[in-house]
Parts: sequence; C-alpha cells; structure tokens
Amino acid sequence: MSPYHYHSTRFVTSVSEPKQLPPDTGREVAFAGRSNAGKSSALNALTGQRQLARISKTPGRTQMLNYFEITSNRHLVDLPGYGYAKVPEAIRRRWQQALEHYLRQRQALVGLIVLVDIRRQLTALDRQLLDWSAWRSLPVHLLLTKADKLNRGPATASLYSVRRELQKLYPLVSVQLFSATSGQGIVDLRQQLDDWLFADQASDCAAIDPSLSD
Ligand SMILES: Nc1nc2c(ncn2[C@@H]2O[C@H](COP(=O)(O)OP(=O)(O)O)[C@@H](O)[C@H]2O)c(=O)[nH]1
Ligand SMILES: [Mg+2]
Repeated sequence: MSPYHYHSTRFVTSVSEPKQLPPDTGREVAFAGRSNAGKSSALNALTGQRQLARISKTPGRTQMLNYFEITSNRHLVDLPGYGYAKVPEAIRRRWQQALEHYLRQRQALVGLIVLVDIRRQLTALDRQLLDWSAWRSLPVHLLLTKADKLNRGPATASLYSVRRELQKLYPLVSVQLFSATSGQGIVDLRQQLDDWLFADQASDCAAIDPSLSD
C-alpha cells in the first residue's frame, strides 16, 4: 500500500490562463485525455473522493486546469479534456496552445498521466501530448481506462498491442490497464505517482552517481 495520503487530496485552485498558474515550485503530475476518457473518475478513484473532480455528464466541460494538493508542494493537475466535437474551433485552438505551453514549460511537472478509453484508438492530440512530453524527456504513464468493459483476454491483448506500438517511438511511456469502476490498476497508478512525486532527491542522486551513496 502506498504510504502517501492521496485520500487527503484537496482542491486548491482553477486556472484558465497560463499567467494564473501557481508558482512553478515543488512537484506536480498532470492528468490528460480526451473528453469522456474517464479522467474525473480516475482522479476520484485514486483519491477515494467521489466528488473531487466533478464527473460531468456533459463531455468537454472542464475548460480549466484544476490544481489539487496531495500534501505540501505536491500537486495533481486535472488538464482540460480535449476532442469534444461541440467546442468551437477558436476555443479548441486556445486550449491546445495553453496545453502545449504548460507541458513544455512547467518545471514542477515531473510526469504526465494520459488516459485513453481501452475501446478507442489514440487520437491525434493524444499523440501530440506524447510528442511534447518526449521533446522535454517528460515521462508519461498511459492508462487504458474502462478496462472492465472488456473481458480479461481482449483487455490484455489491447495492453500489449498499445505497449508494442508506443515502445519504439516513446521509450519513456509506460502503459497499464485501469478501471475506476472495478478498482483495477489503482495500486499501480499510486505506485507510479509515488515514484514521480515522492522518490527522494538523495536516492535519485545515488542512482545517477554511485559514489554519492557512500
Ligand atoms: N464502465 C466504466 N465506465 C467508466 C469508467 N470510468 C468512467 N466511466 C464512465 O465514462 C463516462 C466519462 O467519465 P468521466 O470520468 O466524466 O470522464 P472525463 O470526461 O474524462 O472526466 C462517465 O459516464 C463515467 O461513468 C470505468 O472505469 N468503467
Ligand atoms: Mg472530467
């Protein structure tokens, strides 16, 4: 079990423009995915809070970055859902620019969780996120969501196929099955977040330079 208290996560602020972003300090992990991929459900399942990220019946409603604090200087960021057809082109373009700016510039950002419905293909914008992340060597962890919608065999086949497809182009991407409904994969997601957010600086240094571990 994760020793960190995701259950104490609380909402901090909503940001609609880059200039409103909190100070670029500490560490944060962002959650991204097309509308309806299951992002709010995943955040709620992770934190054990039913209403943390409001599960909207209207896809594409979340048009802001929402900041949640796990503990001092450790944040989760809910990025705007993308790909919702009814959003006007001009607004869509603005979101995309804000997302790109955030993903490429944000120093506190130590990892990106990308959510994709296991029954769907990766979209162009999903791949764009992978490209922006690769550009700055930001690790990405991909959740194949709603895994409960498939039987075990097809779900595993899908996992291997996505892994195989991404491995060549994106060596910093890992992939897992996830279901907010059944709870499948929540432990693995917490483990990934622990690694990114709470792995301590001293052991990071030791891993890079063995002489420092003496
Ligand atoms: N079966 C199943 N449905 C899910 C799961 N996660 C989300 N959903 C459903 O998918 C829809 C979109 O979920 P939501 O979390 O609002 O997606 P978001 O737009 O990415 O935040 C809702 O109807 C959820 O109930 C899951 O793990 N299993
Ligand atoms: Mg949502």
